[in-house]
Amino acid sequence: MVNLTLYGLDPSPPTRAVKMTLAALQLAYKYVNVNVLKAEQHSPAYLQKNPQHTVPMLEDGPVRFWDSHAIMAYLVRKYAKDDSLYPKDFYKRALVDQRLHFESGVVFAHALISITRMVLFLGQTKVPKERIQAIVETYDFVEAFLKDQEYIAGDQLTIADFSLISSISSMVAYVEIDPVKYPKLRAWMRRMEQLPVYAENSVGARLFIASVKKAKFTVAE
Ligand SMILES: N[C@@H](CCC(=O)N[C@@H](CS)C(=O)NCC(=O)O)C(=O)O
Repeated sequence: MVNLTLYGLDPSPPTRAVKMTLAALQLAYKYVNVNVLKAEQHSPAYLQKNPQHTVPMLEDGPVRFWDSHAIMAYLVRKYAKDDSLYPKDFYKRALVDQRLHFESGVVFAHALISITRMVLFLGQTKVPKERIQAIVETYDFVEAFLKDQEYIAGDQLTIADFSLISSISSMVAYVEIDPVKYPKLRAWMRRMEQLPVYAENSVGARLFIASVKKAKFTVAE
């Protein structure tokens, strides 16, 4: 019997990426809300499970681990009926892995969370222009990746699409996507929005965008 528990919160982009994967695999799970804005991830009980105090975290029966990329890959390997979301073919998987590392290091850590920490967690009223440039650079990269293909890691939907859509649909809170400059990026976003599993992303993305829009900050030149 499947016995999955996901710890997370909907505004969190990596939590949403995992929720899209769980929906795509039609897996039932228990969802435990961890409000990081109220520092619930620093509670002794949570720290005992995850000393890195991040969400999402997955428990699968007796085992537990965190990081959305590791969780999504595990879920597909363990529970999917086929390998399409995380192909077994060495080259195809290398492309998915590259995009997952790109999301983790360049998109989420360097661009999205760094400005979000300033605006939402620290309440800074001025953010350096380079933080905005990091977001624009992400759009440039993804536009280039999508030049000759429909999805982030090739011509089929993979967990790399879930990962990237969760962060990029949140980044629009800071920089709108110019449809003339980024036609491929826009078309891919529309494609993702058509998927039934996108419902797992849309509510949280709206909540995230609303929190950023409510915060008062300006960009320092
Ligand atoms: N690379 C990680 C990032 C996880 C992460 O930083 N999550 C944020 C919420 S979006 C968090 O838990 N922040 C609270 C903290 O670091 O204490 C993943 O993909 O799961």
